[in-house]
Amino acid sequence: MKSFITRLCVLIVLLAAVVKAQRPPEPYGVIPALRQLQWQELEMYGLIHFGLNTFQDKEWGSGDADPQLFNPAQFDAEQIVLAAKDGALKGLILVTKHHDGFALWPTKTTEYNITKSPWRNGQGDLVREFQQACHKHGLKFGIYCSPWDRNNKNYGRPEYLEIYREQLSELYTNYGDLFISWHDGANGGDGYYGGAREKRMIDRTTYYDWDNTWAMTRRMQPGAVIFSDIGLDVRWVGNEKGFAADTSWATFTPVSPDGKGNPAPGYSKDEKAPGGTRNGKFWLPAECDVPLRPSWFYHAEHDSQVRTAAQLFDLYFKSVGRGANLDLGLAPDKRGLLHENDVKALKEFGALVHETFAVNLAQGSEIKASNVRGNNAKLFGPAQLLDDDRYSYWATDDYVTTPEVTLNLKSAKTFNVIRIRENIRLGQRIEACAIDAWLNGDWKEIASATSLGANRLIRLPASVTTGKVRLRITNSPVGIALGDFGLFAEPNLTTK
Ligand code: FUL
Repeated sequence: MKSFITRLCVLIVLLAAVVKAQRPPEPYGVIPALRQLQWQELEMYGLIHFGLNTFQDKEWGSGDADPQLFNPAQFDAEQIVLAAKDGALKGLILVTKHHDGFALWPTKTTEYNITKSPWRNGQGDLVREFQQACHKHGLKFGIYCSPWDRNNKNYGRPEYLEIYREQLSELYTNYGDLFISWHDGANGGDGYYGGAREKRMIDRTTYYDWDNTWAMTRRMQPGAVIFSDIGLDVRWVGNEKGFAADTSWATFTPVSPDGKGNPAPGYSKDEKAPGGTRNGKFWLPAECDVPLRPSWFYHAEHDSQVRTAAQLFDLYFKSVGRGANLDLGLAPDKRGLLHENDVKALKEFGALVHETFAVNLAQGSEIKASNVRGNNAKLFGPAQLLDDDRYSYWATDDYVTTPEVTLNLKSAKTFNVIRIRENIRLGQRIEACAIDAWLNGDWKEIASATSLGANRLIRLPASVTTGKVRLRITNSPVGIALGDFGLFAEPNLTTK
């Protein structure tokens, strides 16, 4: 009798294990919200700086420039949007109001706005024109509205906060679904401030009362991610050079003013931002912002200093290839157009991206895994790595944390880029992996990587030609959930 009960118990335990293994793995740590997943899939977008600064050759206007200066006679939002699209950008953020306080839409909150300019005889709405051009050409649209306002007489007082919120409210109400609400943290003190011309510093930890502003963002634009230097959905990478750390985690525990991780834009100069925090408190992937030219606004003297396609592609690998997104600054000129040199660089860069990733050379291979969760190949088999769905995935049993997968490419293939993606719906699980190629009758390690996450690109120092490739997960705290594996050939000229 006793042995019957023991056997029954063993059977039940085994059955429970089998049933459990048929279920998806438990998520690991914090996981992304839907809006963060959608943001992640964009990979790249642009950040447009255009306004009174453009006409004064300035980066930071002090808020006293005459709106009459703003008259971009040839302004064409479609020219700019189409150039961005050629550059493989999937969205545009417009700086609707920079620190000088000049609003590019007919706001009711301040006289210092576009209706006071000669452009379109004071009837124009630049935010609307950008939004419409973006949506017409399939790009997402987002806004940056500077909290620091060097024109507003109330800046620094509680009244200004109401004005700022009203500005956001207008932008959230009248320009469709936004993909991002971008909050800059700069405050340099000096300003015009309605004629006071003085220095006004604010306490960044309390003045803006971000919790309530962001509650409003959530209510009015639930699909928009909130960017600030340490939160809420996307973190600033900590530099304006366009790259994340080589090991960069999507999770982050920011050092924050209140010591609890509550963000206050402009406050944090967290040196950990480029790399994030392994097993961090929040899902907060990095955004790498960098201007296409040496600075954010247009200056004719920079016409010959536009980043080249090869330089941009290098940044692509160091941002998008490290699980971050690339936010590329675009600066229309006084005509209201993107300069020819910028258009050319974007076009060449976009072509490189498309050409490199057009064909996944791993597709069609015969693929074998050392372990498949619950032996359920249909749900969790390695073939999921090669479909076009980054969320269908190869999973292992919970206790299998260092599995491997072998791809027989069927014929010799030449590649120099490897792409690996986890199914981040289940968190960032894997610590490290290595890739081997079958060369001269033996496996040879050709690359290794850490922090895989949403998108890990490995650019090999030289092309590899082989008929067999092996991916080894070398370190993971839990069973894995890997979404994609790809091999690509980057055209030779760009590696120089
Ligand atoms: C900074 C600003 O001060 C710059 O002018 C620019 O807008 C950049 C994107 O963010 O903090």
